[in-house]
Amino acid sequence: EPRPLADGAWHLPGFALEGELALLAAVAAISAAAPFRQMDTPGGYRMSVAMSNAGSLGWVSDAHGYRYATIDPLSGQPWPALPECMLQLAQAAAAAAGFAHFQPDACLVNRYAPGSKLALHQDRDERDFSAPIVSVSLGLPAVFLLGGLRRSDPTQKVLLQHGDVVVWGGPARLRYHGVSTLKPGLHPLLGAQRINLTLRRAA
Ligand code: MD3
Ligand code: FE
Repeated sequence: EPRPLADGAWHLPGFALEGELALLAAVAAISAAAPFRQMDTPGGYRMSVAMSNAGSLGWVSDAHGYRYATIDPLSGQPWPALPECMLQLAQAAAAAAGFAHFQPDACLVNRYAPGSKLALHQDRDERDFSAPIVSVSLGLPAVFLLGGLRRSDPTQKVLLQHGDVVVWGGPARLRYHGVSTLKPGLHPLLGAQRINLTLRRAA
C-alpha cells in the first residue's frame, strides 16, 4: 500500500521487510570493508551520523566540501560493490513508485546512535536530478522531517520504521529534509541504532 507523502514522494511501509536479513548481512559486509566514520562538514562541524558507502561512487564530506569520490579516503581503496540485494530492492521500489530503469551507482549508509540527528538539507551533489533517490530504514524508528524547496518552508513529520522504503523523485527530489534526534531504544535485530540506506544515481 504505497502512500503519497508529497508530489513525487512515495512511502512504501514494510517494503524491505522480506529481505531484511540479506540487507543486514550486506550492511555488515560493507562496514567491514569501509568502516563507519563521522565525517567533517566544510563548516567545521563533525556530523553525529556515522557514514559508509557502497557502489562505484561514495558521498564524502570534509573541510573542502561535499562530493562523490571513487576511493574511500579512510582505506585508500574503492568502496565495496553495491550488493545485489540492495540493487534489486531499489529497482523494485523505484518501479513501484513509477520510476522505471533506475540504475543507482551509489549507496550512502547512515548509522544513527541515540542522540544523532541530520540537519535540514537538500541532496544536490548528484549530476542528474531526474533520477529518484530510494531510502531504506532499518532498526530504531526515526522522525523524518520533510520540507519544501526553500529552507524556510514548513516541515511535515513522518515516522520511518524498520523496513520502510521511501522513493523521492520528480518534484520531490530537491525538497529539504532532515532527521530529528534519534530517541534511545533497542531494536530486536539492530540494538541501539538506526541504519538508513540511500540509493542514488550520482554520475
Ligand atoms: C527527500 N538521509 O542521506 S532518508 C541523506 O534517514 C538523508 O538518513 C536521511 O537525508 C536518513 O541524505 C533521510 C530520506 C530521504 C533521502 C533523500 C531525499 C529523503 C529525501 C532526497 C530528496 C528529498
Ligand atoms: Fe538527504
